[in-house]
Amino acid sequence: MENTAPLSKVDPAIADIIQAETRRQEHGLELIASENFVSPAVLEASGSVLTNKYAEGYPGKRYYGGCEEVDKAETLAIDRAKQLFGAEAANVQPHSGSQANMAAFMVLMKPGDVMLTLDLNSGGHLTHGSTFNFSGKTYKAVHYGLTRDTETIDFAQVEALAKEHKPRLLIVGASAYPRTLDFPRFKAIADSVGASVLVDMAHIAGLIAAGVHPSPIAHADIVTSTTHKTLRGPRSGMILMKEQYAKAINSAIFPGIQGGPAMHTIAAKAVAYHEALQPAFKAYAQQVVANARALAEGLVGQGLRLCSGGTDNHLMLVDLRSKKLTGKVAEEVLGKAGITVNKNQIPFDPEKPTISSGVRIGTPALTTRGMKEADMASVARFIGRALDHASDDAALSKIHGEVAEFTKAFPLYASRLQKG
Ligand code: DSN
Repeated sequence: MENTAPLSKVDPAIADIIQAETRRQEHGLELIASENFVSPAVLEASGSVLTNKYAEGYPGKRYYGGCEEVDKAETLAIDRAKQLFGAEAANVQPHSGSQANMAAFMVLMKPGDVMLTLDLNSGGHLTHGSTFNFSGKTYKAVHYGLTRDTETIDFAQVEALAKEHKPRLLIVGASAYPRTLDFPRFKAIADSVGASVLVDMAHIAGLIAAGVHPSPIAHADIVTSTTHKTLRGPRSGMILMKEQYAKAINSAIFPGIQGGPAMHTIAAKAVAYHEALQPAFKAYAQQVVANARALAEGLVGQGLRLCSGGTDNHLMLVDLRSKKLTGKVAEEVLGKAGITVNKNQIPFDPEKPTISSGVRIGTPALTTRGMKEADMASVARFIGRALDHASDDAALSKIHGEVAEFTKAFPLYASRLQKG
């Protein structure tokens, strides 16, 4: 018998949490650089009955019957991903960026091989060889970093480490790097020592799709990504590659790492790729970058220093030492004002990661809400005021009220909110 009871009746506890989170997203300023707000269409596909379907294998070659409809969804997702990024082949099954990277490593390296990657403390990613992660436990990671004067990638060091360690793989990609990545330069260094190149474009995938950041496709053997950051899709991963790697990558993902693919998420990825192929997405990505520049200017006007002096992309790293605050405290203070950011180490940070001297701030989510440069000036003022009243809870609560009022001009999921 069909069960039509709504979530609020079946499980009021979870329904209430979803309502509260919807309110938090609706009435706050979301500045976490890796977050975004998906469209209702992506949400609908994500929450569809495709979640019920087992489809181990790939379109046309499944281990289960009844896959004719999900085959079409996955084929659309693959074709759109290839078209969006100009890639020869795509695998849209990784459940996350971590699993996409794991598959790429399995194809490009053997356990114990050397990978050369950006240090986590310099803006790199956990899965790029951190000792706490499978990547650092399975492979030997050597890290490059930033120059002290420019706080940008130290290519002389990349070159020297490549010559010294002869890595099997050079990884290009970051989770907290505000500048354009010079893919041809990395590729030339990799070629000089016979290394393969993996670009993890997770943070900047949407900018690349829109042509707002140079594309890594011609300069990488394999490109991995998440789909939920600037690309504005569901929480998931993907792999783009030259055709020569497709068979090995497909086997590495299934049966190598994963079992059944999440077909509802794959359908939602197809929707997100479709949205990113539209002209409006190019305008969106351009606005993300314009907003980041405007916010950066505004924050400098609030007496804050930006690492590397600014931003070329969707994010900036703010050095909080002029305000005598740590990243940990600033994250909490801004939270009280309805502004969500994450603490982040700055280059050569004297503080440990759990404290840190900075915050990472990004514009993808607020840009999705329709905010423009003038709104970023307001956001910078909210941030500056909050940081200047770090120990004044009444002032922070007042700012929180003003933030909530400010967000009303940029409705997000208002129709999903229950009255009251
Ligand atoms: N956790 C993501 C970020 O915030 O950048 C990277 O995986």
